[in-house]
Amino acid sequence: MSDVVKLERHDEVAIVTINSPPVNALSAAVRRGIFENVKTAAADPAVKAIVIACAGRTFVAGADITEFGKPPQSPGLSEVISEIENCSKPVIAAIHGTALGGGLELTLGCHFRVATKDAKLGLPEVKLGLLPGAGGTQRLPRAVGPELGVKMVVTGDPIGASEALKNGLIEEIVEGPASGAEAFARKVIAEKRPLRLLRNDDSKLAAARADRTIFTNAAAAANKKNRGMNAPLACAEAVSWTLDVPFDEALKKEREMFLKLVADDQSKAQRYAFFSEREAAKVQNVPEGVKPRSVERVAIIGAGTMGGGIAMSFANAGIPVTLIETGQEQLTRGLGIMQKNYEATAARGGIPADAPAKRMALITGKVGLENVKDVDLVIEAVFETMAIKKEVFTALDAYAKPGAILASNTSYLNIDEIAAVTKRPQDVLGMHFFSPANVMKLCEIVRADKTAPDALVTAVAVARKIAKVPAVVGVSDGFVGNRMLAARSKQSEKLLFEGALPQQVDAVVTKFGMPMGPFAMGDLAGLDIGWRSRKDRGITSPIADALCEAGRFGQKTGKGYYKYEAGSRVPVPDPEVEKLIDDTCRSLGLTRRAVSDQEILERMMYPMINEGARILEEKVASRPSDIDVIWLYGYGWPIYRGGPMFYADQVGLKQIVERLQFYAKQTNDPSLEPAALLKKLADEGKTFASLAKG
Ligand code: T1G
Repeated sequence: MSDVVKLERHDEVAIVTINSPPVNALSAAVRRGIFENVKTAAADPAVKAIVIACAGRTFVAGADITEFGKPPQSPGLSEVISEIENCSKPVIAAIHGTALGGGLELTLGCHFRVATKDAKLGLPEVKLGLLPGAGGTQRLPRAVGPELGVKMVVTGDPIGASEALKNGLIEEIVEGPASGAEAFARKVIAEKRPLRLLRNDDSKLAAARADRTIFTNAAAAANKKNRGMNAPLACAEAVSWTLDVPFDEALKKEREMFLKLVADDQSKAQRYAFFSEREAAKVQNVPEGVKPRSVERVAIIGAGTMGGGIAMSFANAGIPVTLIETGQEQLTRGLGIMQKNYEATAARGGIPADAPAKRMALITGKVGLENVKDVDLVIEAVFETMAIKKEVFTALDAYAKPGAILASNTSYLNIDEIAAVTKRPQDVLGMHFFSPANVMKLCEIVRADKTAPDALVTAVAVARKIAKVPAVVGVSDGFVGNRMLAARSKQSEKLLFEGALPQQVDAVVTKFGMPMGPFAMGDLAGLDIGWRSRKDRGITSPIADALCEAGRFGQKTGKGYYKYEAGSRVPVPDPEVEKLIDDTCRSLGLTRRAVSDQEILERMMYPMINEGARILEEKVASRPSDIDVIWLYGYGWPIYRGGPMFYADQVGLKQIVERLQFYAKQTNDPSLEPAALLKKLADEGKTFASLAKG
C-alpha cells in the first residue's frame, strides 16, 4: 500500500489522508495511493461515505510540476477523478490551505466539498502557460457558473472559502478540515443526500448559452493583459466548450490542448520561472543550517519615493514600520503622498476601502536618526550620493543596537565602501528595491565582502515576508539588473547614430514582449537624470545631451525622445527629434544607414546576455536562473520567455557568439566580443542551464 496516502475508518466514514510534503502535489505515488484507497473504501460494505483530506499545511497544491516532460505514469489524474466521480458512495473533499490546479480538480470529481474559512481554491495553470488538464475547464463552470468559471481559469486567481460557498463551489465552511468533513459526511448519510455530479449538472450554463459575450470578453481581456501568450486564450476557448460540446468529448479536447501547451516553449519558460523564483530564495555559499535573525521592528530612512514605497511594502504585508526623516516637513510630505497612493488604489478597487487607514496606521513617522535605536533592521533610502550614504551609515552605526542589520537601497553604489564607515560591516548589506517599490516585486539583496551569512539570509527572509522576490547579488556597478541594462542602453544609443530611430528600436523591444522600449523608458525616468550624471563624470552623449539642452527631459516636460499630448503618457514620434538626430549625426560626420529589426533585436538582447555571462564569471550572480529572476521581476521580461539566460539557451549560445563577434567587428566595439564563459559554453555545445547542474 502507498506510504503517502493512508486509509482509516471511523465507523461508516472512511478517511483517505494524503501526506506528501511540502504541498501534497499529485505525484504518481500520491495518485496511485488515492486511487487504491478510494477503491478499497468503496468496496467496503461497512463504509457509507468517504472523505479525502490532506495532512500538513495545505490540501493538494496541484499536479507535481516536476513530473512534466517525463513519461506519464498511471494512474493519470483524470482516471483518479473518474474513479471518485463514479463511486456509488458519497465522496467529500476536506479542503484547507490551498486547493490549486489538479488539487481543485480532484475535489471537483468529489460529490461534495467543504473547506476551512482561510482556504483558497483556484486553477492557476494559466500562470504556468497551461490550462487545467483534468476536467477543471468543464467542471468548475458547472459548479460556480460560467462567468466566475471563465474568470478563474483565464486569470488563474484563486477565490476564498466564503466566495466559494456563495457561488456553490463548496457546501460548507468547517473547522478542522477532516473532522468537519466527517461530520458533513454523517449528515449526507443521514439525509440520504443525492450525489452532486458536476459532469451532469448544466443548471448554471443556461445564462451563458443566452449570452456568449462572457467568453468573448474573457478572451479579449486575456489577450489585452497577456500580450503574446498562448495559454489565456486557450483557457477561454476551453471553458466555452461547456456550452455546446458534450462533456466527455470536451474532456478529450481539453487533454489534447493541455498536451499541446505543456510541450510549448512558453509553458517550459513559465515552469522554469516558477522554480527559479524559489531557487533564488535559497542562499548559496553560506554554512549549512544558518538561521535568519529575528526581525520584529523595522525602520526606513528617507520618506521620498523609494523610502515611501518600501514602507508601503511592509504595511501591505501587515508589518509595522517606522519611517524616519531629518525634518518634519519632508516626513509630512512623504506620508501625504503614501496616503494619496493608497486612496487612489482603493478608489479603483485595488484594495478594500478601509485598507488605506489600516495600512497608514502601521507606518509611524519620526524625525531624527536616533529613532533607530530599538529596531532590528534599518533600510536606508536617501539620496544616491556616496557622501550622504556614508554620513547616514556613520550615524546609524552609532544609534542602532548591536546585531541590527543596516541595509542600503542604493541602486549601484559600493556597499563595501558604505560598510567600511561602520564598526559592524558584518551587519551591512544592500536591499535594492525597484521603483515603484510598493509594486515591483524584485529585491536585489547585495552581499558585501564582510556581510555575515545570517544577515544575508535574514534579508532574504524579510524580502519574502513582504511578498518580494529576492535574488542575492554581489557588489558591482549596477549589481546585476542595471549592469545588464547599461549594456543594452549603450547599444540603443549607438543604433541612433547608425540609422535607427527611437520608435523603431522601441517597437522591436515591445514586440519581443518587454513592457516598454529603452527610449520610452528614458522619457519615463527623465532624461535629465542621466544628463546630470554624465556632466558629473565629464562624459557626453551627443543625442541625449542635445535633447536635454533643448529642455526635452521626457514625460515630465511633455517632450523627450517622443512628444506627449497634454496629460497623456503615450509616446508620439516627433519629427523634431528625427531632425535633431540627423543634425547631430551630420555634425559628427556620421552617415546613417537602414538598420533591420533583426539587428536591433540582437543588439538589444545579446549584449545583455554577454554581460550576464561576465556577471556569472565574476560570481556577482551565482546562478543563471537568478539573473532571469531579476529580469522577470525587476524589468518586466515576458514570463513566457523565461529570462535573458533562458532565452539565450533557446536561441543557442553558438549563434549568439557568432552574432556578437560580427557586431563587434561591424561597429568596432570590443565590448561586444563574447565573454570567456559564453564562448566556452558555446564551443562545448553547452547551455547556461548546464551550469546549474554543477
Ligand atoms: N509541484 C511540485 N512542487 C511544488 C508545487 C507543485 N505543484 N507547488 C509547490 N511546490 C514546491 C515548491 O517548488 C517548493 O519547493 C515547495 O513546494 C514550497 O512551495 C493537472 C497540470 C502552493 C501557494 O501552480 O502556488 O495542477 O523550494 O515555496 O510560498 O490541471 O507553492 O521547498 O524545494 O511556493 O507556501 C498547478 C503552485 C500545477 C500551484 C505554496 N498548481 N504552487 O506557496 O511555498 S499544474 C500550481 C504554489 C496542474 C492540472 C495541472 C505555491 C503554494 P522547495 P512554495 P508557498
